[in-house]
Amino acid sequence: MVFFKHTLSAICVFLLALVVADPQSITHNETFVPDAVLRVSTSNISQSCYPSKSTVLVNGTSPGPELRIKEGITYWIRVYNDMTHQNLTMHWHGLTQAMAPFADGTPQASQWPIPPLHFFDYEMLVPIGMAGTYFYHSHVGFQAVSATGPLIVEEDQVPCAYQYDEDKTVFLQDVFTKDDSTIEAGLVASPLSWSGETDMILVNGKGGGSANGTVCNASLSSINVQPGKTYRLRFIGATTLTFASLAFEGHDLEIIEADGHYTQPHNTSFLQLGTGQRFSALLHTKLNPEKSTYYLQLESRERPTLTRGFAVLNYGPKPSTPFTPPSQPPLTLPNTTLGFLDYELHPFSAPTDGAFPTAQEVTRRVTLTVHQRVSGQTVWIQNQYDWTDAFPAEPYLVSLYKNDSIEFPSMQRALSNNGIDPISRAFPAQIGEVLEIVIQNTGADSGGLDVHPYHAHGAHYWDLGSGNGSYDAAANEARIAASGPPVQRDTTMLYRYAMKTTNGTVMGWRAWRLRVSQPGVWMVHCHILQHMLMGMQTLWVMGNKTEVLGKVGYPDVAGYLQYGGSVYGNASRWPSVVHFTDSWVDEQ
Ligand SMILES: *[C@@H]1O[C@H](CO)[C@@H](O)[C@H](O)[C@H]1NC(C)=O
Ligand SMILES: *[C@@H]1O[C@H](CO)[C@@H](O)[C@H](O)[C@H]1NC(C)=O
Ligand SMILES: *[C@@H]1O[C@H](CO)[C@@H](O)[C@H](O)[C@H]1NC(C)=O
Ligand SMILES: *[C@@H]1O[C@H](CO)[C@@H](O)[C@H](O)[C@H]1NC(C)=O
Ligand SMILES: *[C@@H]1O[C@H](CO)[C@@H](O)[C@H](O)[C@H]1NC(C)=O
Ligand SMILES: *[C@@H]1O[C@H](CO)[C@@H](O)[C@H](O)[C@H]1NC(C)=O
Ligand SMILES: *[C@@H]1O[C@H](CO)[C@@H](O)[C@H](O)[C@H]1NC(C)=O
Ligand SMILES: *[C@@H]1O[C@H](CO)[C@@H](O)[C@H](O)[C@H]1NC(C)=O
Ligand SMILES: *[C@@H]1O[C@H](CO)[C@@H](O)[C@H](O)[C@H]1NC(C)=O
Ligand SMILES: *[C@@H]1O[C@H](CO)[C@@H](O)[C@H](O)[C@H]1NC(C)=O
Ligand SMILES: *[C@@H]1O[C@H](CO)[C@@H](O)[C@H](O)[C@H]1NC(C)=O
Ligand SMILES: *[C@@H]1O[C@H](CO)[C@@H](O)[C@H](O)[C@H]1NC(C)=O
Ligand SMILES: [Cu+2]
Repeated sequence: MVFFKHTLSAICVFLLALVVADPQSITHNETFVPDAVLRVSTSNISQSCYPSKSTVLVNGTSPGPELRIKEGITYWIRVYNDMTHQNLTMHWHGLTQAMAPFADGTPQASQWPIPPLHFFDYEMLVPIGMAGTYFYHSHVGFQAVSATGPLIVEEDQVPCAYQYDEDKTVFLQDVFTKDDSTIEAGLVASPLSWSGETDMILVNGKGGGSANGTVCNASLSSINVQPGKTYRLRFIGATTLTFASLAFEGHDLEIIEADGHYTQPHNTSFLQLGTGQRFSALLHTKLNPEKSTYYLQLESRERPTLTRGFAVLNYGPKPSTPFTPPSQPPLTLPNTTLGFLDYELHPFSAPTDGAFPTAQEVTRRVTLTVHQRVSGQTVWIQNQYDWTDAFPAEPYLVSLYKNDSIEFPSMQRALSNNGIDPISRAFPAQIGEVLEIVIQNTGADSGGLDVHPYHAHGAHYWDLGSGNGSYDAAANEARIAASGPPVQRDTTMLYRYAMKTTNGTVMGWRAWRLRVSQPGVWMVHCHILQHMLMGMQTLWVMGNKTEVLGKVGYPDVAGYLQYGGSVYGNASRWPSVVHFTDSWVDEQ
């Protein structure tokens, strides 16, 4: 669904802000009209070649409807949990959400989940300059495998950096034969019972091809184009596991955006898209196509079996019968994955002075040493700690407000423990610090290595690149100086540089740099859902107690502090919520 508000609303927000200095709870009764509504339910459906099973859907489909919003304007999106036996949240993947602390959709960090048969009004305001390609997904259990959909942020006043005739979304998802509850139970079982490999890669909800050599002859999505035009294709990596390599027959791509930031144009014959990543690329269609259909071929990388899917770039009329996969794959996609686009993508506009912090400005480096531990239950740990759905007992931000089960993270304790406070299990950071976060791959207990798309909530990071071994700050700075400024991202890959090494051997890093400016409680985690459920998540508390909790006084947030509290509406009660962006706009 597309919905637009007039620029006037932005002005209204500003005027209102002058009046409402101290936001109070506002009841969203029948006079309140949300900007969009999403209804989440379960249904037995069949995807691709696979038998029907219980699946979490948004507005009855997977992916759910596309949302289009504009930067610089406050939106309220009402999310109904129509399920009778499952909790729900909605996360707005890539949006920073710094101005609406309870609206990030993380059940372990920012909010209690929406109870069955309740709804929650999510507030969002995308800062000017962050128009781009995003998506939404549940952050509960394995629901995001299907409970997800595109979220496109458009420019309000400034023109788009690039010109094109039309934009189209290419939304990638995985299908598994097992249902969500079986997968979840298996991942926390001792010993581990794996989810199985991806049975098919879907494009816009459809897909066929082959999985581990078994043919799946299901109908394909069609991307309909006309000759001699320029299309902006918005690729969204909403897979749960698949690190996809993909290319079109006979057409190159010109990358123009990565994770919500315009880049200088970069031509490529193929793309790699990890879980959680997004790219926009211009596709220039042929003036005189030799045939009416060309395949888009997608393959999983860095997994023990190969899953191959297809979609169709269609110049012709809408076919009378659906397109099906080719009998032979038309393309040979590159097998290597290492360092894709690192040091090659640059911001569309050179960063303004001071925006990209220099190496000299870095005040602290935190290394996240990731490791797979097998001792009964198989878990992924970072600096010796895992973070599974079983921890913490209540959302972290709620605990900080209530000052009950979790102590505010201590910087002093963290500084002597590799950046993590062992008591509160958080990574604290101070406003004004310039952090380097280095994610360091190591051999598992078994010696195995894996690939991880690391995703950050709360802010986008300057992506400093990746390499084998361990991070060498001076060498990397020289490389950046020679190649030009990096882009800001919210999800980038930690690679593996061998299939196997020995237990604990340090092999492969990724580095980010950030000037800490927005107080809040933010997750940083691997975006592979299986790995998340196996503990591969961290929590960061940016800012001190006053900065994190002081924005709104305690009485106003009381409704957020209990499961099913007054901020959650249901059939007999309207929700009472704080309008956070009013005070946020006021402060700017
Ligand atoms: C989702 O469905 C509801 C009704 O069930 C509808 O009101 C709403 O507009 C739909 N949302 C979108 C984004 O299309
Ligand atoms: C509905 O909410 C508005 C705004 O909070 C308020 O002004 C109005 O009185 C409420 N209406 C009812 C019927 O409660
Ligand atoms: C969905 O399928 C399960 C078995 O897989 C079955 O128990 C259940 O009744 C089905 N639900 C509906 C609404 O058909
Ligand atoms: C929903 O969340 C609440 C609060 O965390 C928890 O007590 C409850 O067990 C959850 N329900 C389900 C079905 O997971
Ligand atoms: C893939 O296929 C091979 C050969 O048929 C089989 O041995 C293997 O178990 C399959 N792997 C998976 C994960 O299904
Ligand atoms: C990318 O390819 C297009 C043709 O498809 C060409 O016009 C353009 O100049 C190329 N851009 C760069 C940066 O090489
Ligand atoms: C591609 O790389 C994988 C390791 O990630 C390896 O197992 C496989 O044999 C390679 N395939 C080819 C065709 O080189
Ligand atoms: C897939 O099925 C269609 C009919 O639905 C058939 O025409 C086509 O030959 C099949 N393709 C393969 C690779 O089996
Ligand atoms: C929070 O709790 C600790 C002890 O658990 C207490 O020392 C401290 O004063 C409390 N802070 C506030 C603001 O209530
Ligand atoms: C791997 O190394 C860690 C740290 O030295 C050690 O605690 C663990 O027992 C080792 N695992 C195995 C399987 O040897
Ligand atoms: C990474 O470094 C290790 C140790 O030096 C080496 O064994 C491995 O081959 C390297 N991998 C790549 C892809 O260069
Ligand atoms: C938090 O930092 C601000 C500004 O840096 C300072 O004014 C305030 O006293 C600090 N609060 C606490 C609890 O340390
Ligand atoms: Cu991972």
